[in-house]
Amino acid sequence: MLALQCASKGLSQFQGILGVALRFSSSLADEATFDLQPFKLHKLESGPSTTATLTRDDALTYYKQMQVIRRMETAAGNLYKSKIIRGFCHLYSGQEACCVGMESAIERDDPVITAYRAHGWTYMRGVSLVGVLSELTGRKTGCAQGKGGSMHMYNYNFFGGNGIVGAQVPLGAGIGFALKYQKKPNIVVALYGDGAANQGQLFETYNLAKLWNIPIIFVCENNGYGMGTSVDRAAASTDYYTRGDYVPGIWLPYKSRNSRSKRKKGPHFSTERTYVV
Ligand SMILES: Cc1ncc(C[n+]2csc(CCOP(=O)(O)OP(=O)(O)O)c2C)c(N)n1
Ligand SMILES: [Mg+2]
Repeated sequence: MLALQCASKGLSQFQGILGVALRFSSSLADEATFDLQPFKLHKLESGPSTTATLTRDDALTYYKQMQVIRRMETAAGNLYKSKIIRGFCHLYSGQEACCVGMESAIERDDPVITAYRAHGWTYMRGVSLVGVLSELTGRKTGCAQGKGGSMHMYNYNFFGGNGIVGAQVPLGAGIGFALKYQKKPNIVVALYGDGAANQGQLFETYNLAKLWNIPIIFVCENNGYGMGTSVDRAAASTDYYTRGDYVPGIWLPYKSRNSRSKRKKGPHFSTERTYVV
């Protein structure tokens, strides 16, 4: 799938996991260059570069962030099974790369809004592990003072955490409209699942977003299932990146760093293939 040019002992263990071809040299490399699988495009003449270079420092940062989120989610799962977390608890295990990759591509002033699988995003948007886990256990030290729980965590430029499937997408367009109205240079990222993607309110939002040229990226995190129903049984088309019709789209097997170039060009689509554990 990929040709990775890097150099380090021990990397061979990742070969099977990543499905990449590795080339070794004797010393540690400061960066690695990847040949990426081509992106699928909808109404776009060109997509992101299919070559990406990753520095050693960035790679270690991303790896650490993903590990922290996975461990946080494992702890949350155990607390839930022990009945210390009550109510809802939707884990992000398996989807860590989505929030880590996207956060690295946007800026802190770019607002993000997501669905109920929000713990990883809350952490990436600056809430501490204590802030997330305290919120889950209903404590005042939680980021919503223990009143929100799993689905309702917030921080600066992070608008949750929303429990109504799909409802965050029109809200996201509203945030994007405010950015445009205030002449801010930022872009909003509105995330939703493959299950939410079939809702009518999303198509109404695409219409207004395109009509008013709202600076928004609609991101469908396609993990293959909505409450156990596979995408093939729920969607007439699983090419989610094309389903905005007149809204340009892109299918990403991995995250792309070029979202910045799209800032001034109105709404865009992105579909991420992922899997929740
Ligand atoms: C409006 C609404 N309808 C139904 C539900 C019940 N519900 C909770 S999760 C879910 C499935 C969502 O699937 P998807 O969007 O793929 O998200 P995932 O859980 O895979 O991240 C449903 C139908 C809800 N919360 N809100
Ligand atoms: Mg899903």
